[in-house]
Amino acid sequence: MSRVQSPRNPLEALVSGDPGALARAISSVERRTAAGRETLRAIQPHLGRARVIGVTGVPGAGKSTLISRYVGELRRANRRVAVIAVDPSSPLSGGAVLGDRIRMAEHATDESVFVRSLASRGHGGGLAPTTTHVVDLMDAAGWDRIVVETVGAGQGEVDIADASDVRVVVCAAGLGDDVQALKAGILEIADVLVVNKSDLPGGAATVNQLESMLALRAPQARDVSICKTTATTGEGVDAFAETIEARLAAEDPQRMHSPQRMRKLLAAATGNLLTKKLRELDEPWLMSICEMLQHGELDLHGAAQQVLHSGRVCDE
Ligand SMILES: Nc1nc2c(ncn2[C@@H]2O[C@H](COP(=O)(O)OP(=O)(O)OP(=O)(O)O)[C@@H](O)[C@H]2O)c(=O)[nH]1
Ligand SMILES: [Mg+2]
Repeated sequence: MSRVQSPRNPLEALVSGDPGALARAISSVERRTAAGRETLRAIQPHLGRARVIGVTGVPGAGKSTLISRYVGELRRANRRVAVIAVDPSSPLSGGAVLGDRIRMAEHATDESVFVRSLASRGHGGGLAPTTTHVVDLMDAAGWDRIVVETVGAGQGEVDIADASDVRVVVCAAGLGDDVQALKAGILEIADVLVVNKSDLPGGAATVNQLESMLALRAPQARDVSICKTTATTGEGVDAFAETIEARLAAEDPQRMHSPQRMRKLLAAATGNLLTKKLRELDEPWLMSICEMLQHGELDLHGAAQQVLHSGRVCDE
């Protein structure tokens, strides 16, 4: 996408793909300003092109290193790539934002790569509260692959499952007993399991362990792909990228996007408790509100009000 010389207004600059306009829009959304909220309303008709790849896994598994390599693969395929690192610091890797910047440094001069760190502090989940909004801004600005890195921890895993088109769980070779820990929840959300650091001893054994664990699941369980990578050298990352593209291609975009929009609406309207209740409501009615949202006839707040005051939520 070419850069616009003199955009007339910030929204125009944003949807024309100007990285500076995107950075400013993200900041105003993070600060929860009225302008930020207005931007989120105005971009609704521009949403739906981007695909979101959620990458989670224990601290130090090599998520950022893998993502940096993966970004290289996506760039070779001419994709515009945005990366969101949520709270990218961990006691194990001493990670921190600086470390992630260094790992992404090879893309620093590439205008088609946009990297942003978000803090999740003060919030129970692994995802920062504004993450889905930031994803929307990147989508509207024409970044067509958005990679979200989180440290898999409790509630955050559920968040990322909701916000992503493909869910990747990274673990390190030679997990040993940690494989058992993976059982608790993470396999339920993974589309792609990555055994990284396969240059270290135990790579093949870890893959075997994961494969037999997957084989024990019920026949109707989610189909999970396993990839083996060495992120530091890039080995296996091309196959990993292909696996994700195949997953994305297998999804029906229409089927994907409406439920995603609905989930956002539900979350904004009600918080976790009421969200559970709303899921039992009739879908056509919710979909009609989602459509108004999509066409910019309602903003998220207005749509949430409509849901809450419909009499359908508190009628039991
Ligand atoms: N031997 C080996 N080391 C790796 C590999 N991938 C990553 N590392 C190293 O593992 C450490 C952690 O890598 P990161 O990419 O920061 O891991 P992360 O999962 O993003 O860590 P947090 O964001 O802090 O949770 C770094 O020192 C990397 O160089 C690999 O394939 N093999
Ligand atoms: Mg990281």
